[in-house]
Amino acid sequence: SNLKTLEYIKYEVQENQVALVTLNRPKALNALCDGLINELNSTLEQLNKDPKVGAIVITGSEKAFAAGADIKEMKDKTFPYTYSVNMLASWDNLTTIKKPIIAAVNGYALGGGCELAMMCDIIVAGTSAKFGQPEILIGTIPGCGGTQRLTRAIGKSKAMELVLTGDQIDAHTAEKHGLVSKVVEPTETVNEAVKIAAKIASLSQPIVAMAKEAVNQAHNLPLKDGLQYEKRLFHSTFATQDRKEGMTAFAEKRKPQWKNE
Ligand code: CO8
Repeated sequence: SNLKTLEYIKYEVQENQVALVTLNRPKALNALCDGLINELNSTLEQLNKDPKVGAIVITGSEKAFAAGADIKEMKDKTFPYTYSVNMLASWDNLTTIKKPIIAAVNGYALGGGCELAMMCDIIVAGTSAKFGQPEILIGTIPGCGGTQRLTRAIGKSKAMELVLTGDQIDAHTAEKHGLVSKVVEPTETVNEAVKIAAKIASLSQPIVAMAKEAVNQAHNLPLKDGLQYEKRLFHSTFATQDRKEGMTAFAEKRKPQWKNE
């Protein structure tokens, strides 16, 4: 197989054009150390450029998607250091990837782990998943979107409860509040995420990228500007061969042949 094993992650590109990336630091419950984030960033950039990849799934282990930033690595850092190196600045590079990314979450997704999952485009959770922002319990606050993405995902009151108490919510609660798109048996989490990813990967890559970009603007822009952005991207689909092929195939009652052009 084409499985590649790095120090903290492993990944493979499947026949169905899905890249499966597994966080693989089991002894620390996939705590996100700098080395892991660096490997993840460079792998995602490489997969983003790979024409054989249409969508990406990120998963962890049965016990933990990721139990947060590496507390032991952080514990002796000082303010001048964190400020001068702009600590965590590269941790959301994942959001610059054009290809859809699905998080397949089993077990703990806490702190930076929850934030990492929220940076992905879709979250599929196993019934064993636990989401939380426990930073307050160790004397800090979320540093990579936990106060912002979580609030937009589940609303202010529930987000406040999680961020201020450090309490965790289970997969069904996360689904009820709109944090995750689906809950499945833990043995099915990766399969389900790969199934969704494979469906996406079978479609036109540039059009999928435009759709992702447009949905993401719903979180960045006021409604009026978001609608304008959407309209412009919609117009842009008419600059592609795939748009023409998709509509022509419909009219001719046949399956479209995507060229990714
Ligand atoms: N950092 C470093 N090591 C960790 C972490 C972590 N976040 N989580 C677990 N580990 C280590 C443990 O120290 C332990 O190591 P060892 O065997 O050497 O003692 C090993 O993993 C196994 O963990 P436990 O023995 O604690 O396992 P339990 O099943 O008893 O408990 C828990 C599991 C409840 C998940 C527990 O490990 C825990 O509470 N972990 C910390 C959770 C946490 O507070 N996370 C937030 C961290 S702060 C943060 O994420 C800031 C966000 C920064 C932005 C990130 C952007 C992506």
